[in-house]
Amino acid sequence: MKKFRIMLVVVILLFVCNINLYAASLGSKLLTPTEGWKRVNDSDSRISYIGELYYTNWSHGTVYDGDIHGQTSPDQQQICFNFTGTKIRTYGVGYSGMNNGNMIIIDGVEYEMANWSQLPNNDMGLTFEKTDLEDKEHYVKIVGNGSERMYFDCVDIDENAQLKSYNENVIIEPSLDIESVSKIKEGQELVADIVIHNVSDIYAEDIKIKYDANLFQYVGYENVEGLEVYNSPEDKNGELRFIIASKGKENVAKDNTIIIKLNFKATKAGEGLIDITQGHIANINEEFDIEEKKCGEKNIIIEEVKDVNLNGEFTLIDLAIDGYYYGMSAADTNTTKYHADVDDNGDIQDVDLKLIVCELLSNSNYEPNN
Ligand SMILES: [Ca+2]
Ligand SMILES: [Ca+2]
Ligand SMILES: [Ca+2]
Ligand SMILES: [Ca+2]
Repeated sequence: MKKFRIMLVVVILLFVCNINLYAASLGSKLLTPTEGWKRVNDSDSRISYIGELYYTNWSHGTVYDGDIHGQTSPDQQQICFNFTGTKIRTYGVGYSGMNNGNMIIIDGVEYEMANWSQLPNNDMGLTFEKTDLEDKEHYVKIVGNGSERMYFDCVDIDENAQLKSYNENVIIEPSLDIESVSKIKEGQELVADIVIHNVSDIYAEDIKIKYDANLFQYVGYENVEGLEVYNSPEDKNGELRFIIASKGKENVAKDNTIIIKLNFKATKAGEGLIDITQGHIANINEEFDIEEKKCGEKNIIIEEVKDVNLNGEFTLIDLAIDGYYYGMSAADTNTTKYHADVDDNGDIQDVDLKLIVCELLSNSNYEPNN
């Protein structure tokens, strides 16, 4: 009986995990948007339909809001709209035996959608998903691509994003962003790349950065090849300013150019912010500010490091234990007694020994420090 109950729990767990795992696979029948998404129905006036379409109150299976836009000769048809944010899901209705899919074109880039036999027959299902788009306004066209028909039920976008009427000439504003790891261990260093977007002809930048000085220590900056910092940046209690210029017209800053690399060390566990607070940029004709909301930020989680012999502090014995295990994999150490793999990457390497020494030097209880 007990065995049976355990098996039942395992089966239920597998079932629940399965649902989560495959929630967004093609063909998924998501009758409501999942967390972080919002839904717009096919009848929304911001979506335009080109070509001879018939509008259907669907009575065969379940669709969103009881309706779809359908077409049985979709080669002459287009479904068009714009949306903001980084992600999109579209839903259609399946029709078994049909193998051709439609095509979705986002910002001029073509992607294949699910073919109709991948979807639940006569029911709604996910026809396309993309979640790694740049955070800006995108223009979308759904076209036939030789498919026998096109059934469009609804579209999901980021819950904070907007669906808009179709417009290929989207005005894209310049922005600055920070790219770095999202998680780091106390004592480790990180590189934060400052990246400029949606520009084509910029030769100088004047930027201000603010970071959480309780959790990070500013180590310094690195120039990117072809660009140079020409001021002498001073760390004013967590605030930094960099004035950068390109070295020659071949080093123009354009979309996705890294303009500087900043090095920080995580000094304390917690959640810390590195924030671009001001951006002023120039081409050879004009200079202008980047809107504050377009000056990005990065939130970084700093995880506490456990000492090696688990007595709550780092001393020379912790270093000795890692010296003993050096070069081994964490699985081959005595993991019940020791946390030798300080950075939890699977091996005992220099990085672990460096972390121990860093922690040991800041331990006021460690006698040789006093
Ligand atoms: Ca619908
Ligand atoms: Ca900012
Ligand atoms: Ca210890
Ligand atoms: Ca390690």
